[in-house]
Order: sequence, then C-alpha cells, then structure tokens
Amino acid sequence: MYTLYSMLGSCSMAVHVLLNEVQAPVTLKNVAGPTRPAEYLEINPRGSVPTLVDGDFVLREGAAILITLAEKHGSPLLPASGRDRARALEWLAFANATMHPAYSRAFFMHRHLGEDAKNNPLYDAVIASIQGLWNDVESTLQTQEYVCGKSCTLADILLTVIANWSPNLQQPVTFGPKTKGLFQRVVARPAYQQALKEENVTYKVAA
Ligand SMILES: N[C@@H](CCC(=O)N[C@@H](CS)C(=O)NCC(=O)O)C(=O)O
Repeated sequence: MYTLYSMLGSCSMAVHVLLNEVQAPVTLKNVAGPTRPAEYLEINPRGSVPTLVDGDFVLREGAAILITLAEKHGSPLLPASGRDRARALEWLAFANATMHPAYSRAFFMHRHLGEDAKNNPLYDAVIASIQGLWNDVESTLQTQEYVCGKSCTLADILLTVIANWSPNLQQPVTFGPKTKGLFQRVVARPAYQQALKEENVTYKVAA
C-alpha cells in the first residue's frame, strides 16, 4: 500500500491516475491548507506535493515518482527503451519542468499581488508564455493523437491535469481542437475518471 501526499486536483493527481492505471492501492493524504501539517514537513520540508511513501522509502518530485512507479509496475505509459522512451521522457520533462512552472509563475504573482496581478504587464507575459506552450502542443497534435505519437504516455496525463488549472488563472488561456481532443481521450480513461471521483474534482477544459 502506497501513501500519496497530495493536494486535490494538483500535479499530485497525475501520480494518483498512474496508481489507478496500475491498480495499486493507495492512501491519499491531502495536505492542502494555509500551512502544511508538521508530519508532512518532516518528510518533505519543501512542503510541495507530491510525495510518495512506499514502506520505509520516501520519494519526492513528481517526475521521479511517475517514472519510478511506471517502471516498477511495467506500465505502458512509459515505453521501456529506445527512442519511444526518449520521446516519452522528453514530453514528461516538458509537462513537469516547462508547462508546470509556467502556471506556477502565474499563481505566484496572483498569490503575492492579489487582484492587481492581472493588470501587471508581467502577468500578461506569463499568460502569453503559457499560451505559447499550449500552441506548441496543438501543433504537435496535428498529425498524432498523443504528444508522443499513437499511445498515451505519462506526459499526456500530466498535461491534462495541468490544463484543468487554467480556470484559476486571472486571464484566459485557450486550447485548440486537437488539444481538447487529447484531454477528452485522457479524461475518458477509467483510471482518470476514478481519480476525478476520488479527489472530487470536475474536469472543466475538455469541452
Ligand atoms: N518540482 C516539484 C514541484 C511540485 C509543485 O510545485 N507542486 C505544487 C502543486 S501542483 C505545490 O505543492 N504547491 C504548493 C507549495 O509549493 O507549497 C514536483 O514536480 O514535484
């Protein structure tokens, strides 16, 4: 039994979806709130989620957790070798280390500037950078169903999770028809549906 420290609907949800995909039992511990529980800060002083606990092994950083779990459970969401694996890692890095921080910048500005954030020219630039990244996803999907090609990978799941934060931005971000099609396919997976239900999250950006 794994324990997943999470915040509902956040990037930890991608780990939750993967655990459902591989049918691994998990206890979710929601640490959202103005401050993190002391118990959580002991295992992750950074306070961010996800953190996975597997027996006496504590693993932090979402990408490391996703890769480790996919390998351990032999999930097809991470190809085992060769160029398919390289491509899957490339797009997982894009989701985790390019798209996610772009949203984090916007949320950081909103947290510190409040409603003034949306009138700040820097906020326009942050939103434009997010839009540019989704435009790149849309171009990639012109000739293929998933960002790596014919098959769903970890990156598609994480991108689908991140996209659903968009209604929380102070300015709109739009998704092209191919990108919405990707979200529809990913959200329709039983493991994703189960995670939405277990986290009580509504998926808002696929329509
Ligand atoms: N590099 C970290 C970033 C994780 C991250 O920023 N998580 C967000 C939720 S999506 C979070 O915990 N935010 C609250 C905080 O940092 O206190 C990872 O990929 O695990």
